[in-house]
Amino acid sequence: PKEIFLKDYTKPDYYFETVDLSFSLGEEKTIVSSKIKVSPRVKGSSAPLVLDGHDLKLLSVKVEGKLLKEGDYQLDSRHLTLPSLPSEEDFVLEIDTEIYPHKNTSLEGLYKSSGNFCTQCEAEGFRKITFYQDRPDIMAKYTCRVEADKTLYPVLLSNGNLISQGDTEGGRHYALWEDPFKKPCYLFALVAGQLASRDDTFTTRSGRQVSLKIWTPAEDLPKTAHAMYSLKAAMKWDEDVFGLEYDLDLFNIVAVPDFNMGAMENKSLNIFNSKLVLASPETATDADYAAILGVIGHEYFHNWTGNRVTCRDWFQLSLKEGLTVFRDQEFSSDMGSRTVKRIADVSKLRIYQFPQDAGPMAHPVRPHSYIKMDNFYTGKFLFAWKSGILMICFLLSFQVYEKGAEVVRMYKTLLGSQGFRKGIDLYFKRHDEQAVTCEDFYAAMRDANNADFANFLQWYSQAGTPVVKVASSYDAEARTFSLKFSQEIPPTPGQPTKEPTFIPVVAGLLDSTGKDITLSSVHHDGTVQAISSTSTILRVTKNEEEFVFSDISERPVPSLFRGFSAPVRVETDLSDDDLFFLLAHDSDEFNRWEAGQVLARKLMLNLVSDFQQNKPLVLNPKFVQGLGSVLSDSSLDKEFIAKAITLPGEGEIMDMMVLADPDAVHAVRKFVRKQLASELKAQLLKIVEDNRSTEAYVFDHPNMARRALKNTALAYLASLEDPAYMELALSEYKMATNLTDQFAALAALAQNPGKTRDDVLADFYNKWQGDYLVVNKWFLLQSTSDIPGNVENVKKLLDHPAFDLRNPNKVYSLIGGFCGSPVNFHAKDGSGYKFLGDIVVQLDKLNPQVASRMVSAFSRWKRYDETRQALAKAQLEMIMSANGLSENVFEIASKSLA
Ligand code: B3K
Ligand code: ZN
Repeated sequence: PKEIFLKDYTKPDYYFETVDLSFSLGEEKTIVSSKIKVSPRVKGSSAPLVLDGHDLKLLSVKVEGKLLKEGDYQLDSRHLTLPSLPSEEDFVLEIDTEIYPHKNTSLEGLYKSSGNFCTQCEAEGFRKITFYQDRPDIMAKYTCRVEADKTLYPVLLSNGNLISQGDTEGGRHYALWEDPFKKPCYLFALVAGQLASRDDTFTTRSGRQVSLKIWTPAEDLPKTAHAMYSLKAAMKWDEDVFGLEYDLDLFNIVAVPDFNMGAMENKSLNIFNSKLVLASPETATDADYAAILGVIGHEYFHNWTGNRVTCRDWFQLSLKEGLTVFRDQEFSSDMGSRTVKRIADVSKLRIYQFPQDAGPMAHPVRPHSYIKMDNFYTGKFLFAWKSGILMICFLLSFQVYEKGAEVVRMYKTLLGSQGFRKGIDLYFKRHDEQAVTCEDFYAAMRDANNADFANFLQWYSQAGTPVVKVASSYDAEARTFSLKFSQEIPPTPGQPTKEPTFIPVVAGLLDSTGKDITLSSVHHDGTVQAISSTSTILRVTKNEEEFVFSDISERPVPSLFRGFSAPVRVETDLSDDDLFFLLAHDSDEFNRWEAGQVLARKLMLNLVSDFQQNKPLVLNPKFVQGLGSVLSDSSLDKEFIAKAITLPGEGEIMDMMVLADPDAVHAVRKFVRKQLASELKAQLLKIVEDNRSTEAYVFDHPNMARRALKNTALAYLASLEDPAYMELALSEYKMATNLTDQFAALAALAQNPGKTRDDVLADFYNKWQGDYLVVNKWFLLQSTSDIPGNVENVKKLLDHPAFDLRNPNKVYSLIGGFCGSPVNFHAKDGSGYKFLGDIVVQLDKLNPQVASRMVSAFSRWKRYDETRQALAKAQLEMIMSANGLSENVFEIASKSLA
C-alpha cells in the first residue's frame, strides 16, 4: 500500500467544468456514462490525464466524440491514463463503465441497502462509480440522469433540482437532476427505490420557500417527526447565529439501514444511517433523540461549511469537520443545556481523543500522511450507539473531528462571539465555491479581527495532548497571587520533539466565601493588563510563563480552564480541600463538575494501587459527602447532577496509569459505585420516587434531565444487588412508557447475573424483535456486559437470527460493544483478543471500513502487561498475514505493531 503525503500536494493538471452523468440501473449490472468538459490548467501542457477507478469495467472512452482504441490509453487496477490529449483547449471526454452494485458489500460507491440503490462517495468512493479525478479540488457542475425499472424503483433522486422525468421503454422510467452549484465528486449522491416521504416546508429569512423531504420505507414515516423538527431547527439556527441561509429550493434526507457511518452531507441529498433519523418515544432513547438533533444539524451545517467551501485535499479534512462539529455542538447547546453539553463533549475527549493522541495512531488535526483516508474519519456518529450509561470505544480519528472542533472553539474563546462571526463572514466572502486549506480559515479569523494568534497554528501540525502544569502562590504582603504555567507536548510517532503552542486559559479566582473576585489587573511578561471582570483569558504561548494578579486581599482558590478552554491535560497544585471547595462553589458550572472529576480520578487511582497491593479498599467519606451535597442541591440542573455523580470511566482511569490494569480498575470502579450507592441509598431512592412521570414523552431539556437523574440513581441502587432494589428496577421496567426509562431499567437489571436478568432480557427481545434498531440496543447491552466470560455469550449471539455481519450497525453493537468493555475484551486468557482477531479477518473481506474500525481496538496493546501484550500482538500479526488484507486494516494494524 502507498502512503500519501501532504507535502506532495500539487495542483491538478486538468480541471473539470461540467459533468453529465447517466445511470442505467439494473439488477445484474449498472451502466454509468459520463460526459465531462475538461479544461487544461496550463494550455499546451503535455501532462497525461490520470483518472482514478476501482472495481470498474471500462466499456469505452471517447475524446471529442472520437472513440479511443486500446493502446490510446493505459488501464491498471486503479487508474485510467490518457497520455495524448488536445491540451491547447477545452475538450469533451466521454466514458462508459459497468458496475455491480448488488455485489458491493463495502458500502462505498453505489450499493444496495434493503433492495434500494444508494451511494456513499466520501472520501474516495466516487472512483468505484466511474473513472474520475477523485479529489476534492476538482469542483464541477453536475447533471445526473437516473433510469430504472419503474415498479421496483419508483423514486429516483440525485443532487440539485429535478429538471424532467418520464417513462421510457420496457416498464422503465427516468429522472433528470441538475445541481446549479459546483461541487467535488465526494458530494455526489444518487438514490433509487421504494420510498415514501414526510414533506414539510421552511421559509428562509429572505422569504424563499424550501421544500423538505425525509424519505424512508412507508412504514417508518411516523418515526421521522423528530428528524424533521431537528432539520427545521437547524435551518433556523444557522440563519440566526451565522447568517447562513439555505441555497436551493429542495432539501432531501434519505434513511438507509446499511451505512458505514452516521450520515453524509451530499449536496441537497443527505443520506443517513436510519438509526440517526428514525425515532419514536417507544423505540428511541433520549440519547438517540439528542444524537438525531445533533447529526441532522451537523449534516445540514455542512451545506456551507464543507459544501459551498470545501477542502483542497483530504489532509484539510478538519477544515470542514472540526468547524462543523463545533457548529453542531453549539447548536445542541443552544437547544438544551450548554453546561451539560460541554461536559458530555469533554468526557468524550478524555475517553477517546486523549488516549488516541497518546498512542500509535496519534496524528495532528491536519495529518501529514495517510494510507487510507477513511481511517481519518471519526466515530463521532458512532457515539449515537451510546445508550444510557453504556458507551463503546473502537473508533478511528478523534483528532480531525473532536480535537479539530476544540481548535475552532479556541478561536471563538479568543475572539468572542462577535469577532468569531466576523471571521466566519470573511471566510465565506473570500472562499465561496472554492476548495481551501486550514491556513485560509486561520487567515480569515486573523484578518477579520487584526488578531495576534502567536503560535496558534501549531495546533494543526503537532500531535499529542499538551500537559499543562500550574503552580500557584499567594503573597499576603504584596497582595498578589501568581500562577506559573509550564507546558509540554509528549512525543508522538514521527514527532519526537515539540514546539510550545498557544493555550488560552480562561481563569477566575474565588474568595473564601466562594464568590468570584473582581479582577483588577494582571502582570505578565513586563506588561500590566487592566481587567474589570471576574474572568479573564491568560495567553500561555511559551514553555514557561507567569501571570501575577494584583490587589488580591486573601489567598484565593483559582478556577482555571473554565469551560475547558483548551484541549489539554492539566495538573495543578490544588489541594483536595480546594477541589471540594470548587465543587461546591465555582460560578463556572463546568468547573464544578471538573473539580468532582479530578477528585474522583485521584481517589480511584489511589484505590487501584491499594487493590494491586491487596490492601483493603476504603472510600474517603469526604468524597461521599461532597457527592451527597451535589445530589441534594435542588438549585442545580438535574442532568448536571446526573453527570456530577457519574464516575470517570474505566478507560479514562486506565489512560492515566503507566501500565493499564483493566481488572484492578474494573474492581475499583465497581467498589466505589457500590459504596456510594450504599451510603447515599436514601437520597437515591427519593430521587427515583420524585422523578417518575406518567405523562406522555416530551423531548426537552427539563424532561430529559429528570429522566437522566432518575435513571442514574436507579442504576446505582441496582448495583447493590439487593432484592428490594431489583424489584424496584423491575417495576420501573414494567411501568415505563418510553424506551429511555424502559431501557435504563433493563440496563440496571442486567448488571447482575441471574434469573431476573435472563427473564427480562428475553422479555425485551420478544417485545421488540420486529424493530431492528431496538434489537441492536439489546445486542449492545449484552455485548458490553462485564459478566465474567461474556465472550461466550457474544459468540452465541453471532449466530442469532437477528445478527448479520454485513450490517455495520449490528457489528458496531455486538462486536464494537464487546471491545468497549475492558474486563472481557482484555480477559487474561486472550479469549477476547482471539474473538476479535477472527472476526476482523472475516469482516475485512466484506467491508474494510468497518473491519478497520474494529481492529483499532487493538491499537493500544502496548499499554498492558506482558501476557496481554503477547496475546494481542499475536492477533495483530495473524491479521497482517491474512490473504488479501485491505489497505484500511493494513494501515491500522501495521501502525499498531510499529
Ligand atoms: N462527511 C461524512 C463522513 C464520510 C465518511 C467517509 N468514510 C459525515 C460527516 O462528517 O458529516
Ligand atoms: Zn461532518
